[in-house]
Amino acid sequence: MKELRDEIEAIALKEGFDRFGVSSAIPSEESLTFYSHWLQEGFHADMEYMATHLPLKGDLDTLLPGVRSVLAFSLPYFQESDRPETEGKIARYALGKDYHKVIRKKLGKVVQHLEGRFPGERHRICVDSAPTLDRVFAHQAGLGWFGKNTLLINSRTGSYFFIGLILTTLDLEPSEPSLGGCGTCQKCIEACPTGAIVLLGDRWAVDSRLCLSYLTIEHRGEFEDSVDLYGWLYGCDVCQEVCPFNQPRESQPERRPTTTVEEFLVHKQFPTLLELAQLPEDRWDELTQGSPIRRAKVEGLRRNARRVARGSAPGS
Ligand code: B12
Ligand code: SF4
Ligand code: SF4
Repeated sequence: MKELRDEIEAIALKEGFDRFGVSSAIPSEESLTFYSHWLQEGFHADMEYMATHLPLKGDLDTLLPGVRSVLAFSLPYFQESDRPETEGKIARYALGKDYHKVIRKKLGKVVQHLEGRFPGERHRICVDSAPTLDRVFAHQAGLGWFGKNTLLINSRTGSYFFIGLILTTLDLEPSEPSLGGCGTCQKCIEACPTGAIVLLGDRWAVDSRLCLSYLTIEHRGEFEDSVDLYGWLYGCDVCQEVCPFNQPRESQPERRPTTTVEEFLVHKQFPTLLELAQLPEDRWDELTQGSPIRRAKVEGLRRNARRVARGSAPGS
């Protein structure tokens, strides 16, 4: 087992991941109960697939029959943005190439290795879009703990990382789950511009209906007149920016490491807000090829640009 772990780790580190761990294929009961509570409150807004996925979330067998273990990997994506804030802020995860494709390709190398070593076993890569509880498995695999902003935080490196999973029929010894917590800090709750981080029972949760990340990426159609995007054109990083675990200091220089993944570092310059507000479809198509920003569709991007340009004055 130690040998296999070392082999996987060597491939993962070479591909830019900074950690990997192993979880059993069963998510904790608490996480499933919390998830259905979150749905009951309507916190998923119009993301109907979140409700449809409920029965699948607890049963990975529907995704890979015979699944025994989950390998979880974290890929850092932090980088400074050189876009002037007055032209609309873009969340850091969306500056480079689409992480779904990037991670899938990288984890493909691990799967290739496993296939060579264990003929007859099966593996499936899941990146964000599959009906898996990515953070729950990553927590169980020891990659980080749940912050009040709901992000998975690693005490050493912070929260600016993606999670990629490989489901496998291999029965591997699980890692120790991560320990850690926010203590008395409430910085993200106080800083969230829309008050989207709220208590649900005894845990903090994000009400997507209020979250700027949801509104700018997932919401379809026009905004209510009262919606203020607080300068965010696509996604939102406020609850990560203020988090102490993302602030490097002399004693903790490894916090918030800048990504070394080339595909994230090479990115297109997005035009000004005024141009984006009336972006022709062919220009949008060319601009968003291979970018996660494509998800908002051309209407969504134009809408966001119009709303950021309007500022916080309803009706103007
Ligand atoms: C839906 C979704 C969103 C929604 C809802 C966000 C949310 N907080 O739920 C919206 C569109 C708002 C969103 C925004 C963002 N997202 Co998002 N999103 C997802 C997605 C697809 C599902 C998340 C989910 O299941 N939410 C449901 C709620 C109930 O989950 P939760 O609040 O985390 O609660 C869990 C824990 O509390 C735990 N739990 C409950 N009880 C107990 C008890 C114990 C003892 C323990 C240990 C645990 C536990 O279980 C719960 C259920 O999973 C995942 C990918 C995936 N397939 O998992 C990515 C994912 C969470 N997003 C991600 C990212 C990067 C973002 C953004 C940073 C993007 C941006 N810059 O704009 C923001 C962050 C906003 C925020 N503060 O969450 C990453 C997060 C990586 C990380 N380090 O945590 C993920 C994991 C994608 C990935 N594979 O990398 N996202
Ligand atoms: S992403 Fe922005 S709007 Fe959403 S919870 Fe975090 S700070 Fe609030
Ligand atoms: S800002 Fe503070 S409360 Fe919020 S996630 Fe970070 S440590 Fe936890």
